[in-house]
Amino acid sequence: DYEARLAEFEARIARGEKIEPGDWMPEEYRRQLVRMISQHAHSEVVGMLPEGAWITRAPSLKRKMILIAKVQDEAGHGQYLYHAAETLGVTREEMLEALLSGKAKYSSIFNYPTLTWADIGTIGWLVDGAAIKNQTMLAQCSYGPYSRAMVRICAEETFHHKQGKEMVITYAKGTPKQRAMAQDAINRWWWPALMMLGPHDSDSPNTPTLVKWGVKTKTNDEVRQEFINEHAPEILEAGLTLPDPGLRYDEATGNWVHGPINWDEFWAVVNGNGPMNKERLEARRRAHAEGAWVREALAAYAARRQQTAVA
Ligand code: FAQ
Repeated sequence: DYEARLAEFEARIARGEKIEPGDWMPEEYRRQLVRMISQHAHSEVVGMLPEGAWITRAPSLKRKMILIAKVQDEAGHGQYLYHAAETLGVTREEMLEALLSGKAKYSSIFNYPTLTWADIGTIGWLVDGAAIKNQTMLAQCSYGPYSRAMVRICAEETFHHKQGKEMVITYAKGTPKQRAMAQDAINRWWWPALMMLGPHDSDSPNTPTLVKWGVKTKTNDEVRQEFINEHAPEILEAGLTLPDPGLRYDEATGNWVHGPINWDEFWAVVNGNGPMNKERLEARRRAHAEGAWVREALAAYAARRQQTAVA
């Protein structure tokens, strides 16, 4: 019966076993994973847009090649994650329909504009930096396909993080104009990077369930603290400042304490009213419409091959 199955499911998680696609799982576990993995996949795909906008304007061949590789990696991460979600019984068409109709969420961070080239380095350093902290945690998650996807994705994002950090530090030590450009980018991306790790634990309705079933092994605030503890001292060491007058190192706990986060801004962005929400969705809808002929051609090709196989 249900109670016995649930007890066995929870015992498996407690033993550190992975739950695999054909295994029994509570409906709520399945629903939570579909929600999270599909939102994550959408984030990777929409996340190509802010950086993709700068490929034609990269300042050198080396930086252009790095950026092309990074954006291509993000497309791959999206594919990986849609596949992981499909193992839970949801179809790619359903997920895409939810994204394109505006029903599905994707990360708040990709609704901010990339105004200068330094934003590209800053996304690598801060946004990939935050994503890695969150995803290293998710690599431990109880659902096998998601945890394995995270291992591969984190390896690639570590490269994204390094190139971003190298770029921003280079500009921070460059001409006054380069330093000002790097500082301006850090000023604009710091708070959105903190917000992207999710609301405070007290306002995070999904965390208790996800922690109970080993999907999340840390809370939003714990991951945010790890992110700040690594990045705040490194940014200061590069000779840049952070736009938080309340930021200070606390000797007693060994943590960097931050000032209040503007959660009104966060919820406005999550609810579709951020600076770039409309542009991002329009770009995805346009890409989907323009790709219709490819999907039709693939379907026709598959049907033809099936016919020849039968004949
Ligand atoms: N944006 O109860 P919680 C990347 C929603 S990948 C929008 O705390 P949860 C790679 C949340 O969905 C970045 N919505 O939720 C890259 C929920 O609403 P719902 C994406 C957000 O799930 C780098 C409600 O608020 N990563 O960056 C956000 O326990 C560079 C209540 O929140 C992932 O998706 C947000 N930031 O914790 C690509 C990782 N935060 O669904 C290109 C997987 C919360 O109940 C360039 N996801 N909400 O209607 C997770 O780890 C979790 O879902 C959290 C949120 C931690 C994001």
